[in-house]
Amino acid sequence: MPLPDKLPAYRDLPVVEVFGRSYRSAWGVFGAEDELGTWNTVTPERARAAAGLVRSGHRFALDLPLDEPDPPLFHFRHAYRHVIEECSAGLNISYDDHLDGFFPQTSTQWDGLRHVCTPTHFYNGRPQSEVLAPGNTTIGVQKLVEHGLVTRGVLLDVEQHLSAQGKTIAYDGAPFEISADDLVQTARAQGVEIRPGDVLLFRTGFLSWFRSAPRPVREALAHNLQTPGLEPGAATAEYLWDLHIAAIASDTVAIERWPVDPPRGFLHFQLITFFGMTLGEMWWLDDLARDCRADGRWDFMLVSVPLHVPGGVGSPANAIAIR
Ligand code: UVW
Repeated sequence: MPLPDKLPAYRDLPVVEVFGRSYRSAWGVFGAEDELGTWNTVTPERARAAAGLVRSGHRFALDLPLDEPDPPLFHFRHAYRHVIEECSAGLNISYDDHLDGFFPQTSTQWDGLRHVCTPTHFYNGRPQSEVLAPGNTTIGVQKLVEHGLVTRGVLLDVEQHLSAQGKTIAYDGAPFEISADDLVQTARAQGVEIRPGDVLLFRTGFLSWFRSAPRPVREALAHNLQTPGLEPGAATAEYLWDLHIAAIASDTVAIERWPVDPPRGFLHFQLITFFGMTLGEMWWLDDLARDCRADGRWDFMLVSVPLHVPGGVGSPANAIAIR
């Protein structure tokens, strides 16, 4: 399905209700059979243009080591056990390994389009009964792999911008909310433009705080998860949709503030289920931010290769920024 010439504005998307809250639906915008959502905005031209952003050749791995965060931050996602086994035969002395109890969404990850649904439907109106049927792979992460996640990335260092204004992001305690206006102002201060087809990354400093916090602090947070993230609601949704970005990613746990504040809605519904936008969570952005700060250039080529799991719900990001 070729990208429509002009994507509708947020205000022109139909309103839908879930659990008494209103959301805007982009179902059908990329075609009735679409399984890629906003990744459709990455055209061959945009992928090629992203390669033109490479100048210094500096590369930045955006994934944490796979055994972090330590401890894992949701009680239903566990740390794997790394097992190394000898598989020698005759002259062949060799070892293999496997990850026992591996949860693809425990560490730096993409929430794919199977991650969140309404009580009845996933993205683009796919009934739960269809998507969850044994052997069904609709809207799985394999679709992202087949599409090829190569595009322009833009980093907004929200923590740097707010701290320059004397504001401090709280990493535990009451969840700190980042508004659409914070993103707009950060982009303006950095002098960077966000374009259709980009992956928008925003840095809060949460992961660097978490990684250097003493173990009892990390354990307490894992038991009572309260983390910074985007403000829920229509203003955030409108801003993100109208950018026509391919995806959003950050160094927070859930992109949006956690825990969710139910009366104000669940941004995951809006972004994943109704826009078809994958969410990158727990991305390691500090090294990249340092390099961007050094030369004042905040865009780069971004490449991510999720695990090729048919029907996968989420995946390690396996992401790299090349500058
Ligand atoms: C949940 O929605 C529970 O997790 P995530 O932060 O991965 O989206």
